Amino acid sequence: EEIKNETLEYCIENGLKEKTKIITIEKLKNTDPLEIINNILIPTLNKVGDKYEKEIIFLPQLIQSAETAKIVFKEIKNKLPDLDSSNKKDKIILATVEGDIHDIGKNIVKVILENYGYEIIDLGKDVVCNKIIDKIQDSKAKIVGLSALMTTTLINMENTVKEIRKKFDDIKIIIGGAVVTKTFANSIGADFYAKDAREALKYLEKLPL
Ligand code: B1M
Repeated sequence: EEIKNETLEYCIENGLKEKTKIITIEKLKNTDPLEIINNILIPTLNKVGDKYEKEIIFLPQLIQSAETAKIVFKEIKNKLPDLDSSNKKDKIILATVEGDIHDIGKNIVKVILENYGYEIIDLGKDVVCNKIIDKIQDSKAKIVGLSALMTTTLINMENTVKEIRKKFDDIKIIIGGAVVTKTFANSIGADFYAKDAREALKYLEKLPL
């Protein structure tokens, strides 16, 4: 049986929302927000995902953990400094592809990029391809970021990239999410595979736009 020591990991895993909020606020006083995301939030969600896959826990617990993870994230967002809006960089459209409702990763990418001055147009999750096409048209954004977390939605990511390529010839497409790989990105003609938010940022900072 698991020893009940109430670390942030334990609280996220077990859906203890109030405690999660308190511990996160406390931790943020002396820990870098990105460190909390990379060293606690993501590994814990991976662990929970593994337990779900092995049927040690079930969907309601998975949902509770995800909702608790969002509380951590909300506190982190509150803590990040407001950016200087005079220094706006490029517009980036972000979306989780059709059929996929996982958006924690996309939201992390969003907050990090916003923090570095990018203007994010967040279309949300389960976003059909046409909505993305329309948004490219009316926003004149030159960068699109797509997220997919399931093997079953990779096909929608591929179709979205293909449709964008058919209609526009000057769009940079970044893709990411747990099931995405560099090989997959190359095979569908995306410009860049980002393992995490930091990699997406590194790529963007090098673009000559
Ligand atoms: Co679900 N889920 N889930 N889930 N879930 C997975 C993805 C799964 C791997 C779990 C498992 O079985 N091990 C599995 C998919 C299996 C597969 O296809 N291989 C799965 C499943 C099956 C499902 C359901 C079908 C379950 C069901 O209903 N029976 C269902 C899906 C419904 C649907 O989408 N149509 C479902 C539902 C859910 C919840 C709602 C409970 C919840 C999501 C809540 C939410 O997002 N609002 C949830 C969660 C939390 C997970 C796991 C546990 C964690 C995902 C996560 O948030 N990770 C996940 C298991 C896992 O991934 N280990 C799992 C943390 C997040 C920060 O990481 O999103 O990878 P990630 O983002 C990273 C990088 O990938 C990258 O940067 C981020 C920061 O480092 N990145 C980008 C991501 N997008 C990027 C875009 C970029 C650049 C980088 O540029 C644009």
